[in-house]
Amino acid sequence: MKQKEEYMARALELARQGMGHTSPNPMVGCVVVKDGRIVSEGYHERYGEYHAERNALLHCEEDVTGAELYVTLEPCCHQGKTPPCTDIIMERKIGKVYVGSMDPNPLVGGKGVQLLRDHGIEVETGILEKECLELNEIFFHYIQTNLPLVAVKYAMTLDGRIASASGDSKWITKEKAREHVHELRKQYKAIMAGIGTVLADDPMLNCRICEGVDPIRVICDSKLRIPMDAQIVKTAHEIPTMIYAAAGADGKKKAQLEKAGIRVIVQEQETQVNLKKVIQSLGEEKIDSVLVEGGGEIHGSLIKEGLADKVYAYIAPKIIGGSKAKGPVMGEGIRKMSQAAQLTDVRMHEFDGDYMIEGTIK
Ligand code: AOF
Ligand code: ZN
Repeated sequence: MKQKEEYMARALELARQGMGHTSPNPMVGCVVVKDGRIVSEGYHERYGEYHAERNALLHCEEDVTGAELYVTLEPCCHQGKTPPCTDIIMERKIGKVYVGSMDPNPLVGGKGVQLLRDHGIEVETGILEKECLELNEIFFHYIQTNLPLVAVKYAMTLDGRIASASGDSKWITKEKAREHVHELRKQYKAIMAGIGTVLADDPMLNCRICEGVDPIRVICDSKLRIPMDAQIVKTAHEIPTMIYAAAGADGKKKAQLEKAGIRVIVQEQETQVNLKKVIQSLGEEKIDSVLVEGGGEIHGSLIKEGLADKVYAYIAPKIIGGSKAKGPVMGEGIRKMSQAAQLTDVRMHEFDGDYMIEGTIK
C-alpha cells in the first residue's frame, strides 16, 4: 500500500496544475483514496471556481463513505465564492482527512479542521507540510499581510556585475538559467522595473513559456521618461501595464501613454516614486506577488527600506571587472556588516554551469 506522503505528493502535483490561474487564492490539490486505491482527484483550477476538495468529490461517481481524503491545504469552512469544503466532505461521509498545511486565512485558521473533528471525522495534519508551505509561499504571505510578496531577481557575474562598464549585459547567464527566469515570471502576478532598466534594455518583461501567463508590468518612472516606441508601450494593449509617476509628470505624456493602453498612476504628493506606497497600492489591487527585475537602484531602495521579501540571484562563473560596471544592488547601501540584509532558507540551484541562490530576507 502507498504511504500517505505519496498520496500527498500526488495532491501537490495536482495543485501545481493551477499555477498562474488561482491568484490571489492558493493552489490546492486533493486526492481521494479508498481501499488503497485513488478513486478521485481534483485541484483548484481557476480563481473563483470550485476548490480542490469539491472538484475531487464531484468528479467521483463511487460511494466514498469511509474513504480517506488528502488535501494540501486545510479545508475551508466558510461560504465564500463557493460553498464550504467541509460541507461536502461531511456529506460524502469521508472517514479521514489528511492535511498538508494549515490555512492562515482568518476565515479558516484551524476552524476547518476543528469542524471536521467535531463531526467525528479523523484529521491528521502536517503531511509533507514543508512542501505544502513552499508551494503557497505567496498566498501565505499575502493573506497575512495584505502586501504582495516582493522578490528581487538579478543575474550577475562572479565579481558582482550586472553589465560591463559600457553597459553590455547580453548575456550574463546562459540559456537554461534565462529560461528559468520565465518559470519565475509565471509564478508572479506582477513584474516591476525602474525606468533606468527600460531605457537601457528596452525589455518586454513578459512570460515566454507556452502555458505561462504574462505578469502585469509595473514600471516606476517618476518623470514619465519612457519612450513611446518602447516595447512595453507598443505592447500595452495586449499585456496589462502600469506606470507609477510622481508630481510634475507631464500631463500630455500621461494622456499619450493612457491612449496606448497603460494605466498611469501619479503620486501627486511625491517628487520621486515612493516604493512603499507602490507596494501597498499593488496589495490593494489584489496583486499578491511582484518580481522585481531591476535595476540596481530599485533593488537598493527596496532592500534598504525593508520592502523586499526574497532574492533570486543568478550567478555566472564569469569575471568582467571594471570600477564603472554596475552591481545588482546600488544606492547608498549599508555602512556596517552588522546592518547587512541577512537571508534565510537559502537554497542553491544549478543551470548548465550557472548557479542561482534564492533566499528569504529576514
Ligand atoms: C481556493 N481553492 O482549493 C481552497 C481554498 O475566494 P473563495 O471564496 O473561493 O475562498 C478562498 C479561500 O478558501 C482561500 O483564501 C483559502 O483560505 C480557502 N481555500 N481556496 O481558492 C481551494 N481549498
Ligand atoms: Zn474550500
